[in-house]
Amino acid sequence: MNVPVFVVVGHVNRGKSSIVSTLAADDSVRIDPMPGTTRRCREYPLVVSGETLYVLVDTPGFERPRQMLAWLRSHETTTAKRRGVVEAFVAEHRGQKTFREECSLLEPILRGGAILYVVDGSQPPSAKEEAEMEILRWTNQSRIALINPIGQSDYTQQWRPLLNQYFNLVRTFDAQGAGFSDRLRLLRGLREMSEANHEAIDRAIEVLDADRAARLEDAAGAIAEMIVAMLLLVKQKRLAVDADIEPYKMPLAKRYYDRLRSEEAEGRRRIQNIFGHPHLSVTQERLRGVDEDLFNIERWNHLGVTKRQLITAGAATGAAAGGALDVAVGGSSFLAGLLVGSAAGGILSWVAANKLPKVKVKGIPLGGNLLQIGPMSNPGYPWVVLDRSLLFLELVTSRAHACREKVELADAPAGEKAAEGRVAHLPVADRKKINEAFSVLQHQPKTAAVDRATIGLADALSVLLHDRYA
Ligand SMILES: Nc1nc2c(ncn2[C@@H]2O[C@H](COP(=O)(O)OP(=O)(O)OP(=O)(O)O)[C@@H](O)[C@H]2O)c(=O)[nH]1
Ligand SMILES: [Mg+2]
Repeated sequence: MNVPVFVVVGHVNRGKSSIVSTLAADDSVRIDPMPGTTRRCREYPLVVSGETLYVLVDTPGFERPRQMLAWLRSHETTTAKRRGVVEAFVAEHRGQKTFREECSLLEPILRGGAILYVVDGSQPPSAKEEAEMEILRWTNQSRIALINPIGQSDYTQQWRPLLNQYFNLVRTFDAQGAGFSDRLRLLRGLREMSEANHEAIDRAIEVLDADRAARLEDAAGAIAEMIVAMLLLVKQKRLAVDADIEPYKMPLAKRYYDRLRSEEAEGRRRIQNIFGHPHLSVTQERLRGVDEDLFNIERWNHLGVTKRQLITAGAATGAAAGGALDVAVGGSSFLAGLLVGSAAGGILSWVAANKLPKVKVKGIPLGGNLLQIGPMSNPGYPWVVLDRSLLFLELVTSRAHACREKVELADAPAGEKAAEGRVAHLPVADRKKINEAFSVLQHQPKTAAVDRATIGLADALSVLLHDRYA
């Protein structure tokens, strides 16, 4: 099977390299606001599990399309021989400075690459671009036009009829906003455009789908392992019987909460690597630490719920007190599920559930004291971590490789509408399975039960991620 080659061409600074970066899932492609960034052709293969699915060729932009077209016209004999004239042009000007960019971008096309012509939908068509399109038509290669909206203005309506005259297919494709499904949709379009590539593109779509599913499964495993490590974490310090305990408490608590944060950071690095975004820079408000209110909802709105809802949920659980676990977990608010495992329903249980671990002191039988903090007893904590993980994963999985800006996963500032949480919208059955695993991990932290709960959690997350993001 031939590997399809797509040559990305267009005017300077129209987002050609951005499209290459997104379609090849490669953030090493140079993208820059300065025109003329790409000086020579470069191939970017998309390789999945050792198999090259297709190759993108990044090219410099046209520099002198009108002069080139004038040359072509002055050498034209018959319409059928137009491609030969383009070949003659490249043969004559290769290595010369004047038409360096034109020769460079036409060579991979004349070798058989399909054309992806990129225009900026936020700028009106120009005479130069009409000349470019005419040149591309002369090559007689299969070709598709991509309208990439760079700025705010929208000239799509002017572009479409014009592009339709020159290209087999016209699509809008936002190089920086395109997610996985947009990439697949474009691939299907490319399949229609070029019969020679049907089989290879079908194969590429199949491999990409399977690869996506495998990555989501890996991510589910990474999130499960991270949450388990956080829930089971314990920090201890042994002190001689006459040692003053107080100066050791805060440093131990700090080590504990720092470690929780670094577990989360490590989990995120794993997710970034799984989805091929190692350089993505995301900031988010840090997880709460000792003596901080985990659910200070005025600031901590990632769960997408208000304090009023929390209290109502607590009261609802109180009303159902004595009822089965299912009643609480199956309730319309996930927070009912949050409260499962705490002593009683009602506001009091909610307040009790609010507490984060503090350092406790135990006597050691042979003398001395043991300071200990952890494991994480707060039933809401794993939900908070899961919610943050889902938001993070969503960001990473939907990120186009052309988008290099830093992102902030911000909490809603006080008084503003709550940022949408994710766990609040999970199907009840999923929430229940996850809750069961959390509950085992927090109440029966014995090896066999932990192993089973970790697997159960990874499985539940895997189904959930597949349903939402595959
Ligand atoms: N907002 C937005 N900006 C974009 C998009 N695509 C490209 N850009 C920006 O446009 C500028 C040029 O993008 P490149 O991908 O380098 O364009 P190019 O056509 O390869 O440019 P040359 O190599 O110089 O011809 C960069 O600053 C990009 O960040 C897009 O879809 N949305
Ligand atoms: Mg470029």
